[in-house]
Amino acid sequence: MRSKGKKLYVLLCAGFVCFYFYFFQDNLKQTEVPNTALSRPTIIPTQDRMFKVVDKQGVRKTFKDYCTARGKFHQQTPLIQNSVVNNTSFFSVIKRNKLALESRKNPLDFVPPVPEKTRTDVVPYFRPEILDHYLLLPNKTYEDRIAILTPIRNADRVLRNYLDNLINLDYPHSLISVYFGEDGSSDNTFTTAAKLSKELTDIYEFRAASVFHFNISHNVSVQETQLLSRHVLRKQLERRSKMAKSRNLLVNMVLNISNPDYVIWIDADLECFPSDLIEQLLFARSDVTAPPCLGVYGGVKKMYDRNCWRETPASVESQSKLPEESLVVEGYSNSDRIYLADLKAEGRVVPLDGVGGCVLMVRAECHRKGLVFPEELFQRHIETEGLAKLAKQMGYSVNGLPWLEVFHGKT
Ligand SMILES: Nc1nc2c(ncn2[C@@H]2O[C@H](COP(=O)(O)OP(=O)(O)O)[C@@H](O)[C@H]2O)c(=O)[nH]1
Ligand SMILES: [Mg+2]
Repeated sequence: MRSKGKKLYVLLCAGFVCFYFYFFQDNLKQTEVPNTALSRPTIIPTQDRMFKVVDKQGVRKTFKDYCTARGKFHQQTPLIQNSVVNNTSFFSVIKRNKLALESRKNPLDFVPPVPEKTRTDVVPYFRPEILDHYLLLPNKTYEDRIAILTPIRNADRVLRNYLDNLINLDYPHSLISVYFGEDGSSDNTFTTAAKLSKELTDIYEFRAASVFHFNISHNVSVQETQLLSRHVLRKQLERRSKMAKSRNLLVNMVLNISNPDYVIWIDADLECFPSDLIEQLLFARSDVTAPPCLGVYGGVKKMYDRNCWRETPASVESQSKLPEESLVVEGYSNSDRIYLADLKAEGRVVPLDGVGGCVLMVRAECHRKGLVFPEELFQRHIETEGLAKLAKQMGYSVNGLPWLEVFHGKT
């Protein structure tokens, strides 16, 4: 009896060991990236700030400094186009999650394959050589005129940080105009934005900067815009329709008074974005371009904006069963789609079907020819996701840059 129990115990242990090795071994390894031996600093997640970095001399820097240091490397390397789709069974999701969590201490030296659909929102850290490989920029002179457009509502408390990020941009300030579109605020958003606009032109030599006020009636209260409850599903049609209206008013106004080649939409409440943001976006040579927007929670990088996605056969199939007049908003239940941050194994520029507005570049010509943010349903979508659907319908290219990460502030 006793020896039977022992045998059973040994068998169970052996089973567990086999199980562990079968499911948790590092067999996600698919896309090797050559070591380009460049000197990108190591990122160390911390609890207090977004995260800190240690450069080769061991100097601690804030993430912003790190962002600023980026883009100084001007060596062109070939891209790896290698999409490997694996299944998204329960165990492969656990494995993927585990790998991403562990990458905080051991940044990955390989690129996990693209999953069949996105099942986990944890985003891995990568070794500097890999980031360099996918983010190097050509050494060239830029001439494109850029208009940065930012809708703001009760954004007073985040505007100073936003200004700091704008000042950090490497792109020639003389080619950048900045326009804010404010409505529905109950704080000093308008006055602060006006003051900062003046700073941008007078001190930091931006081409132009100003703020417009629009009269838009709001059903979602200003208090609610600052709470997580703004994301409640039943409020999304109203909330995002008003956002679309604000964006459309702003871009119409700007195209009348200035003549940009590209407009770049940036939300004011981003914590930080890299200093080579504009050069990276231009690299895509696409009509509509977006990077993934992430957040860092206790050192763990997670997807924040779930609006940059690609349809899959399963997501198309499930939507085809919905009534025409239903609104599809991403991020509220399993949609069977693949999010941009999960498309890294495909390379530097990847096709998308939906985009978010945290950072979004649109060729100005597309807006001039009628590309808008749908204020009502367009193919069951609205606002930025609706814009992507409309852009594709109009024959424009819609792409994402999975390696270019921007970070949302704490909500
Ligand atoms: N003009 C305008 N801006 C808005 C409105 N709601 C939000 N914003 C701004 O739009 C950007 C994104 O809004 P936010 O609520 O942070 O969106 P979320 O991050 O997707 O929850 C921020 O710069 C906000 O200040 C609005 O109703 N009108
Ligand atoms: Mg936000």
